[in-house]
Amino acid sequence: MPAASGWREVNFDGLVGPTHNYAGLSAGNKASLSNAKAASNPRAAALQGLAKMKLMLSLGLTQGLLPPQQRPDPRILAQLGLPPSAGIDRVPDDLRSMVMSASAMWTANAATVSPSADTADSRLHITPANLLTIAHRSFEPPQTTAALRAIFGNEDFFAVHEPLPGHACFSDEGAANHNRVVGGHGEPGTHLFVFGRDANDDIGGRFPRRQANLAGRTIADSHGLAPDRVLHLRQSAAAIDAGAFHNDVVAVVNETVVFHHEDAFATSSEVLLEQLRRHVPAAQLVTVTSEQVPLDAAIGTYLFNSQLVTLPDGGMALVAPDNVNDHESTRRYLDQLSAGADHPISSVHTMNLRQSMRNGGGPACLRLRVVMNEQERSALQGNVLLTPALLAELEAWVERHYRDHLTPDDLGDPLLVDESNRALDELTQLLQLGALYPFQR
Ligand code: SUG
Repeated sequence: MPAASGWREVNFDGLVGPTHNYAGLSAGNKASLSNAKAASNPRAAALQGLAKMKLMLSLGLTQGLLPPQQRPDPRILAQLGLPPSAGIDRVPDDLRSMVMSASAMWTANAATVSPSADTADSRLHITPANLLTIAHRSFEPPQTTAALRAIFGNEDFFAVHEPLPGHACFSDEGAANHNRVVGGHGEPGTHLFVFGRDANDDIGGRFPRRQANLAGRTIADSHGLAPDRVLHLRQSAAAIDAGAFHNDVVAVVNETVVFHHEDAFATSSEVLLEQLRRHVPAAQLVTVTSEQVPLDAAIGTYLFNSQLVTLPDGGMALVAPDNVNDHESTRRYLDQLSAGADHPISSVHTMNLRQSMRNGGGPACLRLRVVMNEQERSALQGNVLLTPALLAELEAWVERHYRDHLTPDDLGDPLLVDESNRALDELTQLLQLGALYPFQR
């Protein structure tokens, strides 16, 4: 086989679903709790997500997308003893907000991905996250697995595993707690699995520790990663208890650069850097101290939930939520960041993602990073790599089908279910994904 070439990171963004709403379902996620029961605007949310994807295209990057999920999922209703004939208006309020959630949009939680450059069988490995800590998110894995198998179905190149078993000791939130440090995307990388809880730890301090150490260890082994290229780091309890329910709220990695808050990890910066440099000599930390940006401001604005991407000219861009402008310390930090010469971050872009942010989902939550070579990109199935033409079709599709106002009461409207299914049916044709959804089978 010729040597693989054309390595690139492809971000697969979750397309926001038609039932996007604010139900306050996520303990430990301050934005989710503080916006509970507010009215949402699914149309604006989906268009804001598409605008971010458009920015990525304009930066010369390759952008993919993952479809929203059918809500409610009839198999979940059946598990809850609710036959489809009962109708969404008959589902009790508390269950209804769970089964109608559009939370699959945060694809950083869809799966953990290991590029083929790092795996024993030279295939790209994907493990869908079981998301079992928070009830509404635990409904996502079956449809996530189906979507990933529809897109990454070519087993010569890709292995889509089963989610880990449904026990708390394997609780797994996917790529939001996983990073890869590497000289360049296509070189062998060092994997950072971050966990909140070890086997004998309690599930909660002040807030739930969603990621179990055993999850990362099991995934690293099943993907065939070289043991000396894997680090398992504990999240700092201070960060979780301040509201960093996933590590990607306080740290983001791109190639050699780890951009993080000093309170992100329980491991000290010196030890972390020493471990990373064993295999990636150019690894560098861009550490933000509490004095520069207090942890609360970092979590409140989602400074570190930015996307850090390598541009075609080799520089790096930080794509941040425009909430960073709401706080003096983050605004000041970013003003001086692009001026600094001691790291490759050469530009900062801010995006209005406030619809998603009110649920605690920033730019980095909305995307799943998949490093692929050219052959792998051509082996993808479906029309899921964004072009300007597809983007325009998707914008028109959102305008046609999405409501611009959704309250908790509206979630019980049977018409919303019909409208959503009609929209998804049309989407599978646009994305050429076949009969993906339960209602299509
Ligand atoms: O799991 N919010 C999501 C946000 C996920 C953000 N992802 C990353 N950090 N990678 C969660 O807490 C809120 C839903 C509601 O309250 O309606 C929610 O599910």
